[in-house]
Amino acid sequence: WGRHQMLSIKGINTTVGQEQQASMKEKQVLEDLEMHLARRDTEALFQERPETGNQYLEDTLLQDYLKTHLPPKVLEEVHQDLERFGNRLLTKIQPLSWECELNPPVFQQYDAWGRRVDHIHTCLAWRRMKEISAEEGLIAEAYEKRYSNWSRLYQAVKLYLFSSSSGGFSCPLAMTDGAAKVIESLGIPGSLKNAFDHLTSRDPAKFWTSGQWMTERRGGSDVANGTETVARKQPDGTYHLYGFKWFTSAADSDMALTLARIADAEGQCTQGSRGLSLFFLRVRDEEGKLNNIQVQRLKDKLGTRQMATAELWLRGARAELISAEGRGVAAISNMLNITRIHNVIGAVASMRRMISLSRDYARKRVAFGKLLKDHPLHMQTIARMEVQVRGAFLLLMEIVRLLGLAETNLASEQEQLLLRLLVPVAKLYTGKQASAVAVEAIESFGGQGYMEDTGLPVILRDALVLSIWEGTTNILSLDVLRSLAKSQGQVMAVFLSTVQKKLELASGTEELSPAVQQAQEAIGSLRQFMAAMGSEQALTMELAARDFSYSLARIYTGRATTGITEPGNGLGALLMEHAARPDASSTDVCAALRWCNQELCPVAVESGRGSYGRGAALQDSALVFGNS
Ligand code: UCC
Repeated sequence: WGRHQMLSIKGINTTVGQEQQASMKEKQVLEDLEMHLARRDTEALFQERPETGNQYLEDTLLQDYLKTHLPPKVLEEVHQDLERFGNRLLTKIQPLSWECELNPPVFQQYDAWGRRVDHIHTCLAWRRMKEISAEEGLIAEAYEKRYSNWSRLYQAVKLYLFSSSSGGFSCPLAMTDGAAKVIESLGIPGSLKNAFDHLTSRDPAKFWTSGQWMTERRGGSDVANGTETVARKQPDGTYHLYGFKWFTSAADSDMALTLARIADAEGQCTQGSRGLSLFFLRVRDEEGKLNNIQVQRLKDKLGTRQMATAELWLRGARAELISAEGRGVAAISNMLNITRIHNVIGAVASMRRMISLSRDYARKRVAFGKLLKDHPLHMQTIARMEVQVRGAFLLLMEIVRLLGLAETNLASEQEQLLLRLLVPVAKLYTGKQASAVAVEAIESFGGQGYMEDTGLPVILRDALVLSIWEGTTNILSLDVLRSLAKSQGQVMAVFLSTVQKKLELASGTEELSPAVQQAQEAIGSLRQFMAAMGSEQALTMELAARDFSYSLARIYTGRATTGITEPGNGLGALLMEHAARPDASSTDVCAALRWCNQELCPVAVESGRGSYGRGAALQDSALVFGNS
């Protein structure tokens, strides 16, 4: 470990230094090839490990994006902080992350003398992550708004850098951010002021994290029908909650937001979505005693093992009603939209980490007489992943840029609609991309990718949850339809006109013309599909929802810029716009062209094949159940 750290620290000062270091290593690897076998036998280390340097300095796309979009003064300050943070991540935080993986939380139900304690023991490194999160302002930054609308983007960039080194702490941060957002959107009522101050504090001793307890035994997706928890009103106006929460992430959090059904005087509750209300509760009191909560057990998960996810019995937990009665889902959707954005951050960060490691390995690993980087087929594989992560990164930046505008009252109505549409689109699309990239990247290390002690399987396991929690791909596809229905189609009108208008701008760049043409065709197909859907039944649209959402993701990521509030002022930054910048590189152009080479509008293709009709639905069932 010491050797790895030394090399890493040496390489962080300048990118030029890193290049020199890389070419020296390359030379060494080639010399090693010449080495006599007997001598090689005595070597303890036979393969250099892949590693990353200062993630911020290594990420040219991120740096280019910030240079293009941030006002110069903001850029100057942010750049300094991110470079410093990149060094801190490399030298101090990454080692903690591995400790979190090696020391997952342990649940102790009883003490030695039989007393029930329900204690979740977390490791020192995990608790240190909480302190670091406060020190770095990973939540505070978005709420202090010292860079106005750019604060949200800046916070997202820090979270993006932190994510892969956080040892799973990104998860409680997502929910903490979501809780702060809910409280802020309620106007920070007096009773929640204290909680808000803790959630957004930069003081490690004061900083709180929050849970989001939504999932019950009857299902995680169908919240409206699956929630059984009952809230009984007390004479002092507070509520006692009774129920069983089946999946509560970061159960060591200080507080939580949760849903319950308020019982009337006869003890009856309204069923369905309209019976749900949103509550705030502290998990423990000042003495550390649980708030009439019992921990049943910790979940045994495929990944995110660093983080305690628990089953909790609420046995009269004291809570405060914070939404209007029956408006729980609408109120918690503010939290959901934030945690979904964090999910996008996690997805892009995971892809970036995998590709960085894969890229570094290609410079070190020799096979068939040459370095992997000199095998064109291997490079093609990594390049394909790189195109994916570039698109996903720009989509993430677009969303947090829009969120920043919305949170500082600078977003037009159109931009707010666009944001509502793009959050589920990005969550569902990047979640799938991250899983696919993780699987592909693992393979790029050969058998070593399959070895636990390389740390690579952790990244794969943790990536696989990204398409599941915070709404699965299908649930998010239905949320895309929800946003269409709620706005009576306005979101699509904004989407199409924005894309169309800006494609015309991008067509000024000669090299991009094939991509512009492909995107134009895709938009034409999408328009036709939308027109045809107008007269179809709901079943058709439901069957089309996933392909439809993918089409939106691919078209939007490949398109030019939004520029809604400041036309021509460099707003928006997806692949074509990024490639149309005056100082764009040929690589930027290549990424845009390649992105547009994939099927941009799969929903039109599948619609043409009749995949969404009643007949197709019957065939689907027949295929699934066959002769059984
Ligand atoms: O908690 C979990 C794990 C925590 C770990 C988090 C870490 C992640 C960070 C990663 C970092 C690396 S997992 C549990 C997550 N659960 C979900 O995501 C639930 C998934 N299910 C859904 O999303 C459903 O579709 C529901 C719950 C939204 C459906 O509920 P309803 O009540 O049937 O839906 P309605 O009736 O359509 O919506 C009720 C209201 C409507 O407003 P009104 O009444 O004014 O028309 C909707 O427009 O809620 C509004 N609404 C929304 N508004 C619903 N969804 C949204 C939305 N996304 N944005 C705005």
